[in-house]
Amino acid sequence: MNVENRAEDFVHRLDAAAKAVEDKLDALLAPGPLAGEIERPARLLGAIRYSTLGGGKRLRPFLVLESARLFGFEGDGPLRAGCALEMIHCYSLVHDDLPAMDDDDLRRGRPTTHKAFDEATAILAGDALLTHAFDVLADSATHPDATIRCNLVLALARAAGLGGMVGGQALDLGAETARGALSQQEILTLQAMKTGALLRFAVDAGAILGRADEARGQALSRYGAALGAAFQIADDILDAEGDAAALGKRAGKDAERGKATLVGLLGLETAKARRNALVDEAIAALNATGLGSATATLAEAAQFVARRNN
Ligand code: GRG
Repeated sequence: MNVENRAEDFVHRLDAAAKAVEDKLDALLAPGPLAGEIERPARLLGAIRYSTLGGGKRLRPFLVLESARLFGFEGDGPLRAGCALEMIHCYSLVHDDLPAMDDDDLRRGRPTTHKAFDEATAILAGDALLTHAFDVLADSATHPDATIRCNLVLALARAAGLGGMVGGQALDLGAETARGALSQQEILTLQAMKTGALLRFAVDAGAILGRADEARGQALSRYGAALGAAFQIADDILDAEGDAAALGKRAGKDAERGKATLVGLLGLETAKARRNALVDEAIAALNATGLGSATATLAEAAQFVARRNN
């Protein structure tokens, strides 16, 4: 396949995954209560569905599907794991947009959840999505082997919680009010936690589901970490350069709020060079899996992350 065909094939696969994720999320967030639940309140469910359905690139679930596929594991299990991860991602966006955090009015080209509903409902929608993600992973429909399900739950808890995304968000908020600027290492740590941890979990989940051997699992994890770092720099570059219409959210916020970013610290050109080097690093990690051309879609995903415009 030439470069153009590869990019086209990637977009086709991402679209197909996004459609499957949309349908599965729709089913997982249906009004009917599950065994053990009492009822699903209509307004809360409305806010959850508003913040979860009908938008987003679905990159994280796509990475779960593609990495599980590397190990011959396809179907409902990876789709459910991808949806669980997307629920965590959507909850983080809803909470991040709240007045107490980034205070944003626009997300995915629409009013943020607290604007479309109200703050308390947005907080609860995020809480319910966070909890429901673990329900989805723990359900035997995700994998028949309870040890695999337990490993998924543990890995997601570590990626999303205190020492992962939530911790990264806390460091980010702290940096806004800190007296001195953050060092490059501090920014890298913050970004690896806030954004990188969920992206890395995406490929770790595929390896867990597909029972990858340790060396391949570790190589894939290195790919996920490099991809996550490239993703965050690309996000910072988009914020500095991007246009709000394409982004579906306001641009230029980082500089305004004094956010700790590599673009702010190193300048745009150095940040772009670093982003490109991270894409190379991600692809080198894929090559280290020894899985050859089977990893071509994941290599394309790394390129996509760097060249995206939203
Ligand atoms: C509130 C606990 C808590 C955490 C928030 C993820 C996050 C942490 C905040 C979001 C702020 C932000 C814009 C971070 C940069 C990276 C990022 C997560 C961008 C949005 O992800 P995309 O581009 O979004 O994958 P879509 O809409 O395509 O799903």
